[in-house]
Amino acid sequence: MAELKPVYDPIGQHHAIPGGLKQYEEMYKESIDPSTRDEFWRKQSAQFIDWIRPYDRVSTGGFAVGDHAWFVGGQLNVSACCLDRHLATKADKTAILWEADEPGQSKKLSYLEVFHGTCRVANALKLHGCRKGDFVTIYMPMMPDTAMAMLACTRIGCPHSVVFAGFTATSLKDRIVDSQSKWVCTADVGKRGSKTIKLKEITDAAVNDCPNVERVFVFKRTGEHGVPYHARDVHMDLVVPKMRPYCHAEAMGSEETMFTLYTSGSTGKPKGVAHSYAGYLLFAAMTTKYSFDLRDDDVFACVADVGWITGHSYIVYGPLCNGATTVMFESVPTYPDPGRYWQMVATHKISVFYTAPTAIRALMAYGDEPVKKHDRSSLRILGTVGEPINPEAWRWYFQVVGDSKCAIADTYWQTETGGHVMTPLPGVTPMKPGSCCLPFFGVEPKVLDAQSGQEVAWSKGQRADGVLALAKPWPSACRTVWGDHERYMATYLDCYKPYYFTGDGCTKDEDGYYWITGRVDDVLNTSGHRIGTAEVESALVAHPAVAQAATIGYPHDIKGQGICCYLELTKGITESPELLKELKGAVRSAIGPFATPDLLIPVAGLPKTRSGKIMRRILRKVAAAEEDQLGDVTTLADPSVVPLLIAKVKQAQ
Ligand code: 6R9
Repeated sequence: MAELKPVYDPIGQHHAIPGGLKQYEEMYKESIDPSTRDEFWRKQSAQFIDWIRPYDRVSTGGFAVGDHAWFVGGQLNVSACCLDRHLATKADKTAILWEADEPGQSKKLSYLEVFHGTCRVANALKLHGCRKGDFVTIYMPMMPDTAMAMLACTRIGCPHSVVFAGFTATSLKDRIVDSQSKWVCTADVGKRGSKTIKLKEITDAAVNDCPNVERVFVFKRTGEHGVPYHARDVHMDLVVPKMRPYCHAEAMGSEETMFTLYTSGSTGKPKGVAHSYAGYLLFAAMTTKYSFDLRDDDVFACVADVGWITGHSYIVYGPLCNGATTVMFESVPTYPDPGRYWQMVATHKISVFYTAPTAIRALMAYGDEPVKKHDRSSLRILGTVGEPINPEAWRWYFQVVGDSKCAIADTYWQTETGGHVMTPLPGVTPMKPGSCCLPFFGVEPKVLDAQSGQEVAWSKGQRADGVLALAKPWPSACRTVWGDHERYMATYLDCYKPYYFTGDGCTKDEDGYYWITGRVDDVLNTSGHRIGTAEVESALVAHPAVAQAATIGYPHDIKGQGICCYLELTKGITESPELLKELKGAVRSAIGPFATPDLLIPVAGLPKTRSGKIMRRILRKVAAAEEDQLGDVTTLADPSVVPLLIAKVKQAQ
């Protein structure tokens, strides 16, 4: 573990929490104490939400059966909270600052322009028959229209399901079918690092297998890709300008579904994690404000993709609900060169910059020069998210990127949590490199013993190791798995009753700081992407050459975790470089390029227990070159597979 001595924050006072750690502790207590919590959340919601109808109860229900609900009886409209309410004072302020793939092609849209654009898109959706309550799948690149499509959905009360534009046609189809979307938004193409991704073509391939889809709304990114249009397609570049720039904002119940986002778990197909309007919006907005000490003149750049939860909460809803200027970055950190982020920081005077450890590690490999040649004096806060950040990368981010003058916000959270559940607060929480520090308001972490489920005893000066659970619902705790509440209960709430189980390992250190040690389930985290081992394995065994596959994560310098697949080939098939290439391709085309295995290792036999269960623990240790720590192998049906395995892995690495 890294150093335990806190690094004190160099940026000075937090605007909203000027009383520092003492004030945080008071506010935190207020947010969870049963006698004060309702009042705490009442005050917070009044700051961020314009209620159309006031709520009757702050919160009801709980994790016992997953009926937790917030601001019950209230009505609001998310797009109105993000746009309309700023028009009186901020109509001309830049809402979305778009940094296109090619440097120098940025575009600014004011709050009034985003409001008008959102209303027009909403009216176009309605014109073609889309109605309140209908699901809309959004498969779009990083362009302002994508944010406006999301906001348009919330305006007319349609839950959206954004599918990351790196997914394949099959993955897109599965998600359209699962959410029963009749409406799909896409673009002609996407641009990333000078490459063109033919989104309309991929969407067509997906939608051809989805008879329920009535319309595909096609936004124009470049217009250069002349794909054939079908009767079901709507040319948004022709229709949108004809629409009225005002659209009624539907009054939506606090607890109605605002969106689903598909995420990988340890088993089965990705789940549609469902969030509801009021709780989600409040928490996204509050965390944006407090975790980044957001100020009115900030230029806020979260360089994630809107296809992931980070983009939902910290590109679109959190910043816009706060009336901030949010940057949408279309490109990749190394295009046209590894100074791209910092050149963008200099050009737009970005003050809050939020990225993932994998990007930091990849850029570190190019040295300090690409950073130092750009002016970064506008930076105040540097955020990270997606996986544990190793202290070395933390220090480089802090010292080189931030010139030791910026606060680092290591924000720990998940698709399911909607917003940050643990994070230091800039100017408030002394930072420790590699620790996500302390819980956010309303969040009660518990370190549990994985076997017994009992809380691990902790007191100051002691350490507690275990798995991380969260005791009570916070406003944006996900509400269900779309269409499968049983699966929701089984995945999150039945494991360590009556708590929510995160799936992560955790240490609480001597000072009460939390350190996330990574997933304890069969979920991989590679370059910040969550991938279920079962998804990779099912893509592999779908190939006739593969009899069985076992996938595990292993330590990888840049990606955090690399994907390693052990394969038992079908009898009569011999391994060859061509076959392995083909199998990699099979995973790429089943899930997406980001899921491409790093290592494919054909083995004579997988280590199995007598009951036939694959012992992944052994596979993990071997891939991590920790074969001296294999532990007990006597329960294996055939222990002789182990030395063969070790020899094979050494050869592959
Ligand atoms: C927001 C997001 C969630 C998983 C989570 C954990 C890992 C995210 C982290 C972190 C350590 C951090 N994770 N942030 N681990 N420190 N600051 O990434 O959502 O894609 O659902 O992934 O990512 O393992 O359980 P999601």
